[in-house]
Amino acid sequence: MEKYGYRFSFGPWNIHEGADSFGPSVRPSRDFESKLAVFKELGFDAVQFHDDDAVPGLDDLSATQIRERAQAMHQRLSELGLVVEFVAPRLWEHPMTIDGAFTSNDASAREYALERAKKAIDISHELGTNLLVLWLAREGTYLREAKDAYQATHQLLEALNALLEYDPQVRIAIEPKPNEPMDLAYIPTIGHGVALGLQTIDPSRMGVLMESAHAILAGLDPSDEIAFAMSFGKLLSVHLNDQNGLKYDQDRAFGSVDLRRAFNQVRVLDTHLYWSAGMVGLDVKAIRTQPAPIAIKHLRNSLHTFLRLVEVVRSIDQQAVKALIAQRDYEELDWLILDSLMRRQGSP
Ligand code: 3MF
Ligand code: MG
Repeated sequence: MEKYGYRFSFGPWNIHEGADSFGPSVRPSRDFESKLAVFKELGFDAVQFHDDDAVPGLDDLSATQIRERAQAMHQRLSELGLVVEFVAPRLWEHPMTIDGAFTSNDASAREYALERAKKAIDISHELGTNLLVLWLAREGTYLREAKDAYQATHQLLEALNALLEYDPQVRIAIEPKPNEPMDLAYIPTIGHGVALGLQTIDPSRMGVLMESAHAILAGLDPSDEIAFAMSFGKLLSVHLNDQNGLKYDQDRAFGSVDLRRAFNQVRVLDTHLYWSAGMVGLDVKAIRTQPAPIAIKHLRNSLHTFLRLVEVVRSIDQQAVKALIAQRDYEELDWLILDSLMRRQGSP
């Protein structure tokens, strides 16, 4: 499989049991070792981790125990030729974060969140990466009057500064999402994420992770969100997937809802040489109907769709595009793109 210089990653949660808000699991859990086999089988290069995927039960472990378990994980990955792209503290499941993590109204909960994020940084060291991803899942409100958004913005900034100070090497990518689980999140878009990073004590170590479905839920175009971040050198990672309109977060396979929207994400990434610095991360879920043995095809499809779209992007006659833009013949340009998307490309 020609990968055109791209490296691919996903998190173990992309292979999941199919539970949703209205029904229980429909597939048995796979143990971590068998998930690792899927990375190899499908041609992925790197693993994205929640802190407790790497070190289960870390809240009850000592710093030494955490370090040793992370080292063992790193060793296992090295044996398989896999690297780690990032670690993300899971700040949304613990009882201490019910009312928010860094923006909780309870000072002891804010303290817990900061300590937990520091542990995630310690784990990232052992796993050989300096990238920390912060999906600020519960930083927002169900009830607007319950929190002060002005103060919350400063609380987020203080937390980021504390983490940048804790480790002079760490780079932090904020993963914005406008809603779910909260009604209204404080950092809903890439613009908010970039702006917050610029206010910290070290903007050079701050950036964002753009997730397609999150941008769509915010009513924005993922390719423009990518371009905005890339134009300032702020795109540290991506979660490519797809989303059918403004409803619950779907994490559909990349390009499975809107192929042209996927094409445009690949177009921006490829044109601006994303492959030379970043990894193509996927955040996709198999639909609930899929039985366990085949509930990995969403990953295969997403990776192959990405590579096929790289071929489409690179096959487009840029001189013809320029000429059509100069003539302002945008309908012809529209056809050129549609025609390119409908042509049969060689399969990777
Ligand atoms: C939620 C998400 C998360 C984050 C992950 C890493 C389950 O909508 O997208 O995936 O990407 O926790 O930050
Ligand atoms: Mg995500």
